[in-house]
Amino acid sequence: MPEQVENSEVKSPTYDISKFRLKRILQNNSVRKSIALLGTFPDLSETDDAIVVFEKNAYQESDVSTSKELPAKPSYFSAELKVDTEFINNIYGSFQVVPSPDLCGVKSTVIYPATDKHVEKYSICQKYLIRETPDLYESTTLPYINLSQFSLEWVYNILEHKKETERIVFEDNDPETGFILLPDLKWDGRNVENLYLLGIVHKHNIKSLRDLNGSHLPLLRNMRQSAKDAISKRYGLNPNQLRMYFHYQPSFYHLHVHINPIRNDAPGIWCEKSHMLDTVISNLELLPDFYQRATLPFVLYEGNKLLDLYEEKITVRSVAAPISDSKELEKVPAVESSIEGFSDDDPGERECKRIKLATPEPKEAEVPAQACA
Ligand code: M7G
Repeated sequence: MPEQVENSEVKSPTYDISKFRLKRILQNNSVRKSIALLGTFPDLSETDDAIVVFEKNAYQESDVSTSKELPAKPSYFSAELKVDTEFINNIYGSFQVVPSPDLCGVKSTVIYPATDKHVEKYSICQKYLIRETPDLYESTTLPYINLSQFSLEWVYNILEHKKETERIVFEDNDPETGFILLPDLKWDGRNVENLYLLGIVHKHNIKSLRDLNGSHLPLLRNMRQSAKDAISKRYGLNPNQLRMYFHYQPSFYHLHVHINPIRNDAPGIWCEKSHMLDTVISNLELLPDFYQRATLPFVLYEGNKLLDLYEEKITVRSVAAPISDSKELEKVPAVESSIEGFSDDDPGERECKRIKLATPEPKEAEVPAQACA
């Protein structure tokens, strides 16, 4: 087990990110400019897995300032800029530039020790859409959530003011309608352009959207208004430029709302996962038990045990052969056919397509490539 240190009231493992040893790359997203890595911290344990996620920071407008501000702020346009010319052809020039180290920060997230569920969450996988009826929720999803879910320790640490206290942007401590607003783990906290906040409700036992009913309207309306006011006051953002939404299914089953600016395509805003707070409020105003009666679609990843449980009840990975009145096809028995690339018979092969580590173990003396904006 990792070394533990006393840090206020909660113990957290200590690790040195530079001592991370890579086992394999879980995901390399060239659009988000992020990479998720699986490995270990051999200094602490040879067996406990660690996940390290690097994501290049978005540009801050001050990074490209050319005014001579005092005190001087780091800018791309300074004598420190190293310029490597690729070519200049007529009016077009192509370069690789390396700015000052102050501008080379990479947002890094570490999960240690990481469980199999974390590895699954950060891996590239086949995905399937499940149409979850209320019956399927009760019979399949709910028992699974009750048995297997990520620990909510970090959420309770925030609500009980044991961790991230200094990061709180706003708090309403009413036990029924109150919540804490603070930066999401995904936000570097530097650039308002990609602001990402979480509103975590004080009230326990609201696992997700599914549990919401008309009695929660005062809580939801309060979150909508108070969060907008607080964000406008702290960050100067127009409340009408904010996206507020729930995830379904969430990773953490204690109700929380995600908030980010609509002009930024934050991770996880896809329509198959997000439910706008405004729409949720409106649905509950129209029908207080909307979320107990609705069929809610959600995405399951290959490797998630819930997918196997669903496969026992409904057809997910394979699809029925198309119905045709052609004589030729009538001779063929009605079988379940696999869509190429989306189904494997061998459960072993159903494993996520993970990118295998292609690089040899780095030698001690090797300096890692400089990661820059
Ligand atoms: P979700 O919808 O349950 O899961 O959101 P997903 O979006 O990860 O699929 C949980 C949110 O909580 C995510 O946006 C996480 O980045 C964020 N989060 C997770 N952890 C462990 C922490 C944490 O320790 N502190 C803070 N501030 N945010 C976290």
